[in-house]
Amino acid sequence: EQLRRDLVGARERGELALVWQPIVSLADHRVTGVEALLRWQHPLYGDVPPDEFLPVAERAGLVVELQRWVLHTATAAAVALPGHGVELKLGVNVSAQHLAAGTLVGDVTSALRASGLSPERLVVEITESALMGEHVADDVTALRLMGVHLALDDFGRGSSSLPGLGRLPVDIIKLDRALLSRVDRDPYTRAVCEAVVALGTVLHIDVVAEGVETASQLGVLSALGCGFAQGFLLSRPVGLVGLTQLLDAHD
Ligand code: G
Ligand code: G
Ligand code: MN
Ligand code: NA
Repeated sequence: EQLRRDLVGARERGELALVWQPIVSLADHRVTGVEALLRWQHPLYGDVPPDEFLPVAERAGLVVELQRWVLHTATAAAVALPGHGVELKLGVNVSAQHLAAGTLVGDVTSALRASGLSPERLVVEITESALMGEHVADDVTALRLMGVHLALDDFGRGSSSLPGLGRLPVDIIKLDRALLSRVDRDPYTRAVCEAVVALGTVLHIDVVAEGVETASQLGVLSALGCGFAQGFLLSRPVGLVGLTQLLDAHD
């Protein structure tokens, strides 16, 4: 309840921030994208993780307002990145509630227009359960027609269906970090990841492994032909200064 009240003015008080986690191409180890992750710097409690305050925001009906802030702030930052940063894809997470509110297409359009970011550089990350919501198909189709990319987030966390992948309107799959934590130890998990990569090849869907923490996991992914990886091994989420340094080091 206290959190809910504090969250109401958090944006105006400048307590919201984005951190950025690079996504790396395994073929050439270049940074090809970044995922924007929302942070709330609470004046008393410090850094409140999104897993804690997004549910509060949902119950308080604040999600759409937060998402608009994320979309505008992230797209504006992405166009201002120096060096090869101007080519990076920008991943933004959207929640089921934002989809259900029916304003996602309008909010994305307005963020793209305000920032000047080209739609092809934006990746909207959606979980499978959010994609299954009512009326979502039209909005998702509209985004795809604009040229925006769609990523299926957290694939393999719930009851994801392999044969169902071909029917989903996505062009990127993000393998959940729970799979990654076992990929180098458990033959079944490795086979699942291998199958997703194979399906991705046939369906022209890029596969991004999330939560890569060890060189051993990265080695297995490379062997499986997975295209992209993200995780603490490659980089923790960093601020804009850190991201700029990281891109400079890669250029
Ligand atoms: O950044 P972190 O790993 O703590 O994120 C925890 C969860 O919060 C993840 O599931 C992530 O997708 C989600 N998340 C992070 N930023 C945003 C955001 O801007 N919007 C939404 N809807 N979810 C986010
Ligand atoms: O659900 P989503 O994929 O958007 O969640 C991204 C979240 O995963 C972020 O909160 C980020 O901080 C976290 N994360 C990113 N890389 C790693 C990692 O290597 N290990 C773990 N445990 N979490 C990670
Ligand atoms: Mn995500
Ligand atoms: Na994820």
